[in-house]
Amino acid sequence: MKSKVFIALGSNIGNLEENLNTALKKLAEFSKVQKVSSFYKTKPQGFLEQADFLNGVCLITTDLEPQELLKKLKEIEKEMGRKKTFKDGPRIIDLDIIYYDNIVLNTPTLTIPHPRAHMRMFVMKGLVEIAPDFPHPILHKTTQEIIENNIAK
Ligand code: PH2
Ligand code: MG
Ligand code: MG
Repeated sequence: MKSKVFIALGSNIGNLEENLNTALKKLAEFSKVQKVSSFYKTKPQGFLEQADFLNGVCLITTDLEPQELLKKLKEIEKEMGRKKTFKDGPRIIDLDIIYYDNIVLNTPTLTIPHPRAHMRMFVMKGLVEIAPDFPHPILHKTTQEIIENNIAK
């Protein structure tokens, strides 16, 4: 059985739309991209003194285990020229695992579900388009409910 994984995409350096599309193409080289949300412009959160982001969310199905998938995502980020800067700083591409089926995983390198995704409207906005009824594996709230309960800002 293949796993269902929701991935958040974000970019605020260079040609933002092209960056998200390039990342999707690279994801499709090793997984099946089942759904893609619209791309939407968002104000930076966390570190505010930087350019607006273009964000989106996709659903892939894959045979890769979470850690193997994380490695692939890091490879894509590197191939696309991402440089290490600082927490929440500007980036060409950011690919974050939001949900991986309904698993809960806590390791030093990977936490699933993404520990901040439910608090971030720039993630929930895309997720609600493609998965309004998917339950958060810890909160047991759907994307729709997370938004209605004003958990995401
Ligand atoms: N990513 C961050 C921090 N802040 N803000 C927006 N609008 N979009 C992002 O993708 C984003 C952010 C850390 O990954
Ligand atoms: Mg991120
Ligand atoms: Mg990241």
